[in-house]
Amino acid sequence: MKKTSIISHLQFLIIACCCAALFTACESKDSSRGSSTSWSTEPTEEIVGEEKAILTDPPMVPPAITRDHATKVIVELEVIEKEMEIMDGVKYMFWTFGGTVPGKFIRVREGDLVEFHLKNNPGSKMPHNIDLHAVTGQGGGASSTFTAPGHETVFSFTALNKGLFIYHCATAPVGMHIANGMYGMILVEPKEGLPKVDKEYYICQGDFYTKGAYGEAGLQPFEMSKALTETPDYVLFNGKVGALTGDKALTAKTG
Ligand SMILES: [Cu+2]
Repeated sequence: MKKTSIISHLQFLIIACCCAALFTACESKDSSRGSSTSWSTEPTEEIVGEEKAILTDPPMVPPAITRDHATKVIVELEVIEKEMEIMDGVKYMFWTFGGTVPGKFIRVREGDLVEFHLKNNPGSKMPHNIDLHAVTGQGGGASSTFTAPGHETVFSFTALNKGLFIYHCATAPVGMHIANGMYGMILVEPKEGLPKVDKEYYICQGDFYTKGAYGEAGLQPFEMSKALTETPDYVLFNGKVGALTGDKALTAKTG
């Protein structure tokens, strides 16, 4: 059957998210959580065994979970500040979870006990943390994961709620860290699993605010005044102009 980028197959799932409103939304959400210290580490079912999470770069997602029981899942994610092209000929100093924008995709099962390791690369200039909206309590892990360059923090949580959740850096100024690329997704699969599909992809929209106008060549610094007025120069899927077009187009069988 001919391959096409047209998303027409019924058994075709796109895991998509929209970060456009995240810049302001996250700050208000964080404050609403307060400083709860109730941790959701009590297992809701028996934890059997242990495994290391497979993390993937966008637009790919880790394989579906076939386990019929909860386990201990070890997630190791490293913050890396790195210069990449935001458009051919235009560079930007991205702050990333795992070296990509959006950050690496995390997949666990409802009921899993997740041991989360956040590293901050020694080459980083800033401290960072992580707020996973799949976590119940303590800023989604933010207050336990404030990590200086060259260091590592660890915290654990039980994945109580199934669903597809955003994660992001929650270090002040939060909006700046998010605008520099610090967001990604974690999927908590329901215990009974998800319906079988042919393909799954990971797409995340992000807004970028640069000193120069859209397309201006060279290394473009972050421009706070544009971020504060929410007037982005770039509104992108997966962190670069053309990230999902041409030979990078997502493909599926027609149906
Ligand atoms: Cu950060």
